[in-house]
Amino acid sequence: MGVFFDSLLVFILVIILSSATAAKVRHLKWEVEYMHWSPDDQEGVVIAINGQFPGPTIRARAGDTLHLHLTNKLHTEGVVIHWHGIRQIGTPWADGTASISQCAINPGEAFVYRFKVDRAGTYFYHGHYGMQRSAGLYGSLIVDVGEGEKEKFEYDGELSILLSDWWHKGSREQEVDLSSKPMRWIGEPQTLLINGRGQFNCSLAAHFSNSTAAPCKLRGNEQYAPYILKVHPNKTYRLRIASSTALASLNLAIGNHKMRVVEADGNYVKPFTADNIDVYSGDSYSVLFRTDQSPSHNYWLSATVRGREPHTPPALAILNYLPTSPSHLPTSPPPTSPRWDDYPSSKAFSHQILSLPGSPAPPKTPHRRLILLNTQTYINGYTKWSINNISLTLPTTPYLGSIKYNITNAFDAKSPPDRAPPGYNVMRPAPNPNSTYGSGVYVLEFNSTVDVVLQNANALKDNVSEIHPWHLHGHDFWVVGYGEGEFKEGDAAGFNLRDPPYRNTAVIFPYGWTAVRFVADNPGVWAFHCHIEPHLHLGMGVVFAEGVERVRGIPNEAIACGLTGKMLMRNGTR
Ligand SMILES: [Cu+2]
Repeated sequence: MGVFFDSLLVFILVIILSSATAAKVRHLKWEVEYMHWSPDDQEGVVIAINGQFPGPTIRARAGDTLHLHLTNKLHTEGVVIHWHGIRQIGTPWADGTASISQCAINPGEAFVYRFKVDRAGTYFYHGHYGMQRSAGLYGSLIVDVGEGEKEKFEYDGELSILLSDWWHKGSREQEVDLSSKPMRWIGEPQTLLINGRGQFNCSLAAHFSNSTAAPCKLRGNEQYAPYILKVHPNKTYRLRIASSTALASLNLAIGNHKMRVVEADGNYVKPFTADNIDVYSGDSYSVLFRTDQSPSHNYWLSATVRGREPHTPPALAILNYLPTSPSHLPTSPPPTSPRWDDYPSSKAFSHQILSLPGSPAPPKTPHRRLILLNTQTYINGYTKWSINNISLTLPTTPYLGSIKYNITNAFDAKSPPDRAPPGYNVMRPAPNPNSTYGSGVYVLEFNSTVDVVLQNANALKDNVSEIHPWHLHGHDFWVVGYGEGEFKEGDAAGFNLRDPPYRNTAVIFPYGWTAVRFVADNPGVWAFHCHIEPHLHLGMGVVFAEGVERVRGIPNEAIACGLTGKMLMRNGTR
């Protein structure tokens, strides 16, 4: 009797607690499939989810668990999906990185991603296998604050945009071009997309520009008709922005409206006002803006290319003041953006991003400092990107499985070097630009504090150094410093340990360095890489492993390939 009542009590208590937090398991069923679509005014092929491009927006509350059953209907290639910005605490096998956290899901097979979205914020998801991001495999992932909790800023309404870039050449042909000898560079995208929509052969704002593009004749129901952001006058809106571009760095502005930046990569930042903001691939932001302009007009939202000489026209969306008709095109020209090579303004923007007081602060000293030299190199005549002279090649067995189960020969046993040999001149092309392939991992001591200095350098050509936005899986890091030229140990004395932004993506500027600090406290194997898809494809990344012995519950399906697949067969578990 007593036992019965005790368990009844526990049962009731569990019910009360779970309804108080109201965390839900959200079940989603996805089919990933190629589909004919016109992201701009030319038809191409996109990777769609449940017949949608971009994929469906996931909306959840902090603390919810997503249970996502994904079937690969691509027929001729594998697929994985990465949940960008979700740290996968306790579920490293759900991170969606082929060869790192799991085996690519074979054609016709299914996989269940089950993970907790533990923190409110603006995120997105995208393919992390081959060049599937370039093929359009992405969508928004928005996590609201938990029930009864409040954001640290107020707004009346919310809007959301996902930025991307689009090529008329298919992603698989692009992959072949990049892997050819000599490499055939993919070139600049034909079109920039806002929520999957852009215009290539016509211009929405033709009458404002001196370009030869014809004005678009749109009915509004075309797949490439501009995205309409509907607003009411005299309200404050939260605009969520994320960039899943394969290549382009972007600058975003809303004509006649100022923006107040309040969130970056799922973390609060010290609010500041900007006329335009830079958005690198892998970044996400929330900005607030006030609809304080004349309500009888509409306004442009534009995204332009940053950091590469643009051959791609701006992407335009329409800020539609209700009850004005959305077909009533803005009467003012699209907002002006800084010149593509105006790096001082890009740096000023990045330096302005600081954490909101009360945010987690970094440990004062690191246990280890890696200095990762980013170089463009050759291997047997193939063009590659290398880190400390090693171009990352992913193994056939996912690291998470091979490390957890101590399988030897699954990848290079030797770890890559913590720093490049001294004496490298980052301002000049390398005298010997040859490097080697490698699949070794950096093994980080569990719970240790790690600094990574990302050192940019001159590329293969004279006077060329590019922007690289680096993204870390499984963690956020503090962006503790930026500098010009070569990083010197003494530069660490100038790191910002007071209010550095806490993020998952940080940019390195041409010929500069960026320093990040994080705590290796999430058992798993994590990619850290340039978020420019062709750069990653050419080897621009590293792999961190930490506390893998603590990882529990890797589903067999995550590692049923390569040497771990053989292990499972031997054990009779598959
Ligand atoms: Cu890059």
